[in-house]
Amino acid sequence: MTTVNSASSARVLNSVLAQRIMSAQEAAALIHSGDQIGMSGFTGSGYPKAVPIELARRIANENLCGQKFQVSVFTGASTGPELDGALAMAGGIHLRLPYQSDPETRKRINAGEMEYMDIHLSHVAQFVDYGFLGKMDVALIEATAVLEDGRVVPSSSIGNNKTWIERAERIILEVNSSQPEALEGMHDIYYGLQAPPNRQPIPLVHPDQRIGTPYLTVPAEKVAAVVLTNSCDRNSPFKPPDENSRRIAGHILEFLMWEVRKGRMPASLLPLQSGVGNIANAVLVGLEEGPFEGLTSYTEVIQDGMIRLLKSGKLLSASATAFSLSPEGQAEVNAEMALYHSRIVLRPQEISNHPEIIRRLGVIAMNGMIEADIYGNVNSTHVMGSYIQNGIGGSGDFARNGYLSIFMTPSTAQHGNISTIVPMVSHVDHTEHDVQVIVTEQGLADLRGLSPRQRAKLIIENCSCPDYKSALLEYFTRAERLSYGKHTPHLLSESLGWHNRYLRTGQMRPGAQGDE
Ligand code: 0RQ
Repeated sequence: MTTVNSASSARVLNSVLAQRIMSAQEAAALIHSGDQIGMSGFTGSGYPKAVPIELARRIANENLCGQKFQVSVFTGASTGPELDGALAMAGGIHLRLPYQSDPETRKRINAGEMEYMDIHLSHVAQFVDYGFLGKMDVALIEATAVLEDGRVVPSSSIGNNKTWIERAERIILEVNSSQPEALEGMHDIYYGLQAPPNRQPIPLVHPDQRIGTPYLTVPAEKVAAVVLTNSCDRNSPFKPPDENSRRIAGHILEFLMWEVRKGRMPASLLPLQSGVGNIANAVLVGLEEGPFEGLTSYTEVIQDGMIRLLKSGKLLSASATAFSLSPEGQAEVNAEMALYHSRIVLRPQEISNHPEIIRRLGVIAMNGMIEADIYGNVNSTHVMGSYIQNGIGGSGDFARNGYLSIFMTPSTAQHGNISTIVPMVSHVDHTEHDVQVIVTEQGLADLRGLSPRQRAKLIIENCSCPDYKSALLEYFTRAERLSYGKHTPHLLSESLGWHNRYLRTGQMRPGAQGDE
């Protein structure tokens, strides 16, 4: 719910911008059909919550009158129902990038009604800076407050806000009084990135280092509207880890202890990146109970598990571009802001996900996947090769450049009807060259130093579900005998046919019907 109240207006201290305060409806009227809009928002935090709803209403009305009003929506990553959900429902999005996880948006994309460009999160800002994605018309940014001198205190995510503000012709700010004022000082906005050939090294050598300023610089002359809001982020409830997630986490923790014993990692490990979701959270819960001390994190998203690790003292600091907390996690951070303030840094995603820094710090990347093949190629995005679930997000930024790249999933999906270990992935996001470890609840396959055939044997043996092991082994043995080349043995008609079996028998997601 959006209310204009005195608590919100007290947060706009700059006299010029205070004069641009208007309703969400008036601000939405400043957006034109065909506009490319850079919006704030990352994993359901820090996204604008009032203007997108009003824009969706306007679009629905105009389209009822026979107009075709659509905009292109660029964000940091996923947002919430008031943004993606409302605009998708109104049929108002022409092109969406770079990541989404909204059910209505997913439905429209998979029905072929909406264009979607799934790109590495670290690429977005530089693609816009280089002019690869055309002109930015509007920046629509949620903020915590506007200071007297016009600088802006960012909200619970940073994402690509710096770039949207710099590149857009006009800026609309949503100042949200539900965001804690104590967020001020937690952010670190780096303004030193130049385009090639003038790019210099980024001076960040420790995960918790600050190299910029806590505030966004916003040119007042470009600000067309300031809207006051008071609505919460999409705080999804935290689910305690299930049995599979606990077993996957157990395998990973055992592996990390082995790496320490072998002298390949310090006892405090290396900075951790963890994706979002149940398994990632289970790994963090496992770390809380495990033997490691003095941990650090260089990641995208701070979720409940990270907060608990910080609170326990095992994690010294966390660097990310966004929070993604449950209501309880949010309450904990708000209540103990003093504890977390100096130990959390929120950065633009071009820095949180920057390949140069991830490689320098030696990040341990842990991400979920849809399926892996017996050679170690990974599909993170497409069910049955054609139905997009979410997007690649930051997984490629971290997997390609991390010290170690771990991909994890239960060994089956869809109530055990589908094996997540397959002969050949139906879509490739991470190639065999970027994947060092595959983990399921069955076990872990350490692929380092192995040839494709050695990898296949290990993945089938350690990671596949017993119900599918013999079929996979049988495929591999015949492929070794009959395939055209013996380096990466495949029987193409069969490897591609593997997924068709599920499609034929109806063991698949509803949205993918009629695919064959
Ligand atoms: O279907 O929704 O109908 O139940 O896919 O799968 O099991 O809920 O898995 O929430 O852990 O997400 C890869 C999508 C896993 C996620 C992915 C079906 C399954 C279910 C969702 P239902 P689960 P999770 C940091 C890094 C890419 C982005 C990334 C992801 C639905 O981890 O989006 O890593 N990763 N970002 O049943 C058929 C299979 C299937 C399958 C799963 N093999 N065949 N259906 N499903 N595997 C974060 C950011 O970058 C912001």
